[in-house]
Amino acid sequence: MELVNVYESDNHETCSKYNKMGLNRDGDTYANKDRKLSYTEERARNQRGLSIGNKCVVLSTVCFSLMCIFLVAAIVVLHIKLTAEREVQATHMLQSSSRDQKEKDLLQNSFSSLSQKNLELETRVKGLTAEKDQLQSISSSLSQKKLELETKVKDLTAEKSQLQSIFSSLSQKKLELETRVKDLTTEKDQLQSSFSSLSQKKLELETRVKDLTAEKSQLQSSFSSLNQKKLELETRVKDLTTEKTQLQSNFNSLNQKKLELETRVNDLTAEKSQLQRDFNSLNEKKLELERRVTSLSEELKKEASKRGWFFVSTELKSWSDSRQYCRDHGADLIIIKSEEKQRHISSFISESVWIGLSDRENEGIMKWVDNSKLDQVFWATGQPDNYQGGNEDCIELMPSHPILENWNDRPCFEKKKGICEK
Ligand SMILES: [Ca+2]
Ligand SMILES: [Ca+2]
Repeated sequence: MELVNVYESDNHETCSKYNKMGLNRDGDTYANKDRKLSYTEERARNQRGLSIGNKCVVLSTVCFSLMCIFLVAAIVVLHIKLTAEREVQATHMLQSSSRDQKEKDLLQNSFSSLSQKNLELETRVKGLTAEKDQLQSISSSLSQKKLELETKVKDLTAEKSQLQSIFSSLSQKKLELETRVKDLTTEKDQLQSSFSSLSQKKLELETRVKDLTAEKSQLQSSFSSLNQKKLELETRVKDLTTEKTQLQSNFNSLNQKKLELETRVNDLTAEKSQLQRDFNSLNEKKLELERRVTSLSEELKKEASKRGWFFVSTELKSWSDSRQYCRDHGADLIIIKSEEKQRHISSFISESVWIGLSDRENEGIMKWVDNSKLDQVFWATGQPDNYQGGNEDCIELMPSHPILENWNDRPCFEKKKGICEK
């Protein structure tokens, strides 16, 4: 019993040691390897560790089997020894049967128990043998799998190398693409700035187009109006051409008439010379008559001075204010009741003046300022006409008219000089 336990414990310890050694070796292997190994390599190494573990299991099974054989041999030896002892004891028992009968029974029991254990161990050995065969088949399958995995590891290693090269090429391409992206970003910025400047130019051009469109519309309207004017002018030119033709014919006829008139002018010039000579002689007579008139006027003035004193106011006033002016100077507006006085006054008056005659009190009934009636009149032609809406009530003397026909009725508010008589 103790030996069996010892072998079993030794066997387990040995297996666990081998397993630990395999795991530790795996661990050391993992520790010593570069951490950058791929997952596939790690997996292959794990598989290698497992195959070593399987070898250890097989080895431990063989050892266990050998121990079982040693155990069986020991049991046989023990059995022989016990048999011998029993024979000795039987001898002794024969010698002292009563005393050894108990020991015989005890040994018999031990033998029975050992036989029982022997049977159990044999059964155990058979089970372990079957288990060993099973483990051997498992080991074979595992070896097969190991070969397959090694092949796969090789394939994966080759694939890894290929992937590594692809990764390198992709990294290179990535760098190239990054450079390309930078270039494209720079190009994009340049295009963005170009786009902004082009947009600005587009807006300016649109504004310019609007201005030009407005200008074009204005020019079109101007062109239309000018075209209209041109048509009008063309019509006018046609009319003027027609008129010119008409005038040309008129000019020709007038030129003819001019020649005739020149002939007539020559005749008239001769006649005019004759008339000029007659005029000169008449002018001589006129001057002589004027001298005569002047001498007579002087005589009349002297005569008038003998009869009264006249003077003309210095300011332009209404009829009433002119009369007041005369009164302020001790006189009144003049009263004319004779042809001689009319002639005398008209001879030294150079502009229209108020005289002392009006119909202010009763329309149509003329009275002098001394309330005397009007007997002798020197009205201008068509006067008095009470013109201006029937408001002409005061009388003026107009030296520009004939001497004996120079009275006129005018509105009294008109401002004129007045001729006063003292
Ligand atoms: Ca009147
Ligand atoms: Ca009048």
